[in-house]
Amino acid sequence: MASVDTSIPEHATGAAAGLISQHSAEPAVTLYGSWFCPFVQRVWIILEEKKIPYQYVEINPYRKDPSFLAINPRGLVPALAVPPDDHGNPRKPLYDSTVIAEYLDEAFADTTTNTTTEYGAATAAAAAAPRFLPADDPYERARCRLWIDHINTRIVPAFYKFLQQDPSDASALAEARAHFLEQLRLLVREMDDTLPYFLGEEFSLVDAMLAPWAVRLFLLDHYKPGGVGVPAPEHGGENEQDWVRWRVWFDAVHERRSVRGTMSDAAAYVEVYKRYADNTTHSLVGQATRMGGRMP
Ligand SMILES: N[C@@H](CCC(=O)N[C@@H](CS)C(=O)NCC(=O)O)C(=O)O
Repeated sequence: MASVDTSIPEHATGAAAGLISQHSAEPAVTLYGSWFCPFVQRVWIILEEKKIPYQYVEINPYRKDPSFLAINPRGLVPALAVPPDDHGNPRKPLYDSTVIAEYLDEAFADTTTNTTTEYGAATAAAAAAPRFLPADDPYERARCRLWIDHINTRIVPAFYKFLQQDPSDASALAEARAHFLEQLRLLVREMDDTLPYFLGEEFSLVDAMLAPWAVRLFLLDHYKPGGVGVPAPEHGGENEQDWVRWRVWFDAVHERRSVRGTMSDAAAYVEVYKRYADNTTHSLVGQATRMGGRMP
């Protein structure tokens, strides 16, 4: 029944609620988001990291309101309204978290922008923003995109497969867990040795793209017998070093201000993700997981 997902609580709680209350006026960029959505959190993290002034508008994407479909015809959050340009062209919509994240990284990286529009202050504030894809190294930029693709097409689907797996089928659950952990480990092996993030000292787009699922791993501990299953220290066997590296990344991301600040209360996620854990969600992600189809 459609009501399963439209009954989701209307608003964020915890740190995320505080942040939203500071971002309710209309500035340069508007983020149409849902407090529970990890794809939204990706974009939200980038906005916070780059200190881009933004307005946050809460949407229930399962309602498919015509006013929201006019912004994103796919009916999915996140969607973004980008600022009018200097030539008087109006606000324009953008969607898909990966596309939006790259757009924000590029559009709010330019220190030469010196606009006198009402959005001038906003642009100036973002002038010194860091780049989250390496701006001057095409190979490294391509490598980041490759591993963002791995996150989108391997890790994220494996997360939902694991979360939606019926735990009464112990061998299917073990298989879903093993597959998820292997996809995670393949990414970890690509991480820089100089710690803590994918590219080393600097937080990158790769980190931002995975962080929302990292901070939702506790849901697997909550709902699936045996939990996530990352081997405990000194129990990683031949992969011990990979899991040591994983824990360093995981701790750094967990502590990151932009990540913590965009989280609601743990109990709220537990309630909402029950729809995934018992495999009754009608979300497009949930359906793709069930049918083995392409993620939205
Ligand atoms: N590929 C999209 C996926 C976004 C997505 O699936 N968002 C979910 C919320 S977490 C949504 O809007 N679901 C609405 C639906 O399934 O009908 C992205 O990266 O932005």
